[in-house]
Amino acid sequence: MKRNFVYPLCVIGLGVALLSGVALAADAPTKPVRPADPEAIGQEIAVLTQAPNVPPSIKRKHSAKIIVNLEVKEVTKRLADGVDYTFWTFGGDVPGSFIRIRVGDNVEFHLNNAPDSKLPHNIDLHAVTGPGGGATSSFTAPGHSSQFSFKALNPGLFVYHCATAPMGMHVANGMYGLILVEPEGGLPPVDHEYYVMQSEFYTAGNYGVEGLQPFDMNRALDERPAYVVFNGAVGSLVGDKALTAKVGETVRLFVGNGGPNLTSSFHVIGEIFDTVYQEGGTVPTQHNVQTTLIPAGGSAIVEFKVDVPGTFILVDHALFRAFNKGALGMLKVSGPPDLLTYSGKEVDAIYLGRAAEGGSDTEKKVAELKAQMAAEIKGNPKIAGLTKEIQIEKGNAVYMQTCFVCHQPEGLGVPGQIPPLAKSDFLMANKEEAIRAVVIGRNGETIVNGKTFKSTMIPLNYLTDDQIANVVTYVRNSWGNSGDAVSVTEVAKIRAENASATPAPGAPSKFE
Ligand code: HEC
Ligand SMILES: [Cu+2]
Repeated sequence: MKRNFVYPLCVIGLGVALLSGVALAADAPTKPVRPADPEAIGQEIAVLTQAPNVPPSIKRKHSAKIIVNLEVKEVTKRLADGVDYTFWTFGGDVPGSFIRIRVGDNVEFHLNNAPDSKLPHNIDLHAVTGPGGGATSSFTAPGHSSQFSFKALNPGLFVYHCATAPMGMHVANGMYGLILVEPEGGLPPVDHEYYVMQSEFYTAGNYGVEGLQPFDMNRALDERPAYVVFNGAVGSLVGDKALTAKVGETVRLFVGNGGPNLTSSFHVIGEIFDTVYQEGGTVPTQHNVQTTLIPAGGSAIVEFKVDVPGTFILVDHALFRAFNKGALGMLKVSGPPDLLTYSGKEVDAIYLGRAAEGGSDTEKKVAELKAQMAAEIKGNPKIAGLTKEIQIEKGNAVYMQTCFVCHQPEGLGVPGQIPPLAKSDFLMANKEEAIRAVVIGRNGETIVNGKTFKSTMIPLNYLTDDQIANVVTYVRNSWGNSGDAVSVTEVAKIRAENASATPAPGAPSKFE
């Protein structure tokens, strides 16, 4: 696709010229007449979605006339906590609305520039074969609407962006998005499709400096962004905005890079891309890929099956961008663990390192003595008993803050609703189940002392391993109950087995 880019050097001047041209042309019969497309059957209005959502796949077996209505809006909103930015957008959000069509479709494109915009804008769709990818026909002043049409000759995942001068600045302010031109027969079915687009922001203030931040041209020229983000803001795919899937499902990410300057080293921590359609083309170019390069103004399609539960972190593997500039998202996978594929932490043993090899006699001696002391304490029922007493005391405090509202201060529960803990055969028979109740919650059916309870206990996994060990020790040693103590290690093991109840290893917990 060869293009002749003709960009207005004087935006306002040309805008006025174009506008008056349009006004004159309104009654002149010189408008080019476009022949009807003999292939296109029927007419549809394109469904546009905001990231991370993707419009439904196309079931049509033929091409059609598709009407796209895209509105340019200049909006001020959050770039990071406490940081605002005036974004120039396609559709009100960054990245711009996802457009999904089929190869051969005949697209009637309407670019509408909101009346309260301050600037004219246009659109260059990389899916268009024609000068400027549509830019030369879509220069649109505030409060105006441009129309042009194109036939989608090539399938693939394409970037679109504003191409109004100064072009770098329009793109740096958020003017890009993705258009998917599905091949004949479509893409293979998957369980989830998501839209993720990376880009940079060149704010005057450094990362995290609060307030409304203006664009900084010098930073942009030096390619030194303060922010590198997915989907237009720090944290837009984090916490309750994370992408989701269940164990065993397949996920397809349509990943774009708006740039304007940096190339993305796109990676999902703890996943391997089963298939990559490199550079957004239609041929699966690789299988079993760890990190795929996405050029500025380019894209990639990645597909993978999720096999184990947990939080998987999406990053630009140029890591300071991920952990210091915002290029970090999350995919939360729920479901049962697959311990063969991933065990969780199995052993946390004392490692003496150099000391063990006699590198330092003193170090070695001290380590040995400490180990002896620990063994002594464990083996001495009196000291072990004392530590249990301490646990029970501490556990009482946790119980009176967390559990007593339901299980009642004397552990008697509520008949028919909340099972008793006092003299509960269930609790005493199975220490692990008791820990599990606190870490992952309980629902379904619980039989305590021959009575069936069918209610729900919510997970209380915000409690620390220490607190859980202490409170379960407390309930197993109160109101006539008597059992052995619960250790922090036992709690940690159950938490690890239920990885979805807890951040993935290495996940920065401040994002939870
Ligand atoms: C919001 C109410 C609620 C809170 C708070 C709560 N539980 Fe429960 N708990 C329940 C319900 C309801 C069940 C029964 C669930 C079912 O029917 O499957 C239950 C079941 C249990 C069981 C297994 C049944 C039994 O009686 O032996 C244990 C053990 C338990 N909870 C311990 C705790 C501990 C320890 C805490 C505090 C850390 C706690 N619960 C906090 C409501 C609660
Ligand atoms: Cu623009």
